[in-house]
Amino acid sequence: MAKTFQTLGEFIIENQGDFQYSTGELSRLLSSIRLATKIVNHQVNKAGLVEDILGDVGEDNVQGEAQKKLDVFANETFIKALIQREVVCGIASEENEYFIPVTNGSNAHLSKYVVLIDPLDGSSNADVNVTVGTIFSIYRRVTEPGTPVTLEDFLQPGNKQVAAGYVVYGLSTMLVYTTGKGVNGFTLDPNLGIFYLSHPNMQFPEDGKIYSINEGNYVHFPQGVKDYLKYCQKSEGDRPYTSRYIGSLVSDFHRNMLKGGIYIYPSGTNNPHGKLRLLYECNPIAFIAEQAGGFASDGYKRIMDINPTELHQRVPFFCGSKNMVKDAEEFMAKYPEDNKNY
Ligand code: AHM
Ligand code: MG
Repeated sequence: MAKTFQTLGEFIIENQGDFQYSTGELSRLLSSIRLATKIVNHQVNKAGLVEDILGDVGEDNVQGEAQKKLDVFANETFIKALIQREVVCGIASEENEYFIPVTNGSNAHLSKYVVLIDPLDGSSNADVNVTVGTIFSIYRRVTEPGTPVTLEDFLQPGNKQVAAGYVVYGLSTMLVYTTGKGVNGFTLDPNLGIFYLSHPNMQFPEDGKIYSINEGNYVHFPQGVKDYLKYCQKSEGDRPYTSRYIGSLVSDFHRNMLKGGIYIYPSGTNNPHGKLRLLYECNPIAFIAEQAGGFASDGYKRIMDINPTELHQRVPFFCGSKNMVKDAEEFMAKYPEDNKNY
């Protein structure tokens, strides 16, 4: 039962008992993410005021994209908070080519958790004062605590996630997360610097009327996606659906979870594997979607059952209201050969 003015800190502690034999390690980890979020939020809120936080730093990240200064700041902030508080044994970030092992002096850290993070998603929106986000995913390491963390600890399917969440830096800043027991959303009171439980037990409507996709890429889409879009646009029953696309996954997903809708970033002739990263974007968002009663697919199968082969792997992403994703999958199933191409 949600209490009035329940803070995120209280909520984390009170729900620690969901995990048998809990030592409080996950709670400390979530608290470190909460702290880093507040620091990043403070900086995001000054975008436009402070000269040197907008624009490019002049370097490309591992994806070959221009790194924004806010990206770099957010990346450093999350990594520092996690390392200094000694709550993880390794971190992988969308902004870093390799994972970062966390050591305690010269020894491998005893913590059993690894974090994968997209520190500032949709950052090209920051220059124009449009919502950006942070996405994180937490796994238990598969190798022995106390030994050096390995790539294997990070390359786990989404169905092994212990927790996942996102932060949306919008009109207000919200942190939404799951530990596999439903989804809860917390809104930051900017004056007090405290997250309060504002959206307990979030639920994805089973059906929706919003579709979110970058239609500028239409000519490149697989035929199944083109057909599904025509279906969304057809005047029949509760259609046509409404098109809404911010170009910031966290915001598009957040809106669709509240109102009912589907987000699609498919493969395309210009993007053979789609754009979004399985480990930093798709898996955590998929975990939240499923925990709220929605679904996430690559067009053919469940996102969270994909066995990752690389840290920065990309996959097509169809995520949202369960019935909408199922409808989209039916259109995709008519062209099984497209499945082989990505
Ligand atoms: P980023 O991690 O480099 O910011 O890219 C991910 C973002 C998503 O937030 C968003 O949904 C998508 O890229 C938009 O891509 P596009 O501009 O191709 O529509
Ligand atoms: Mg991203």
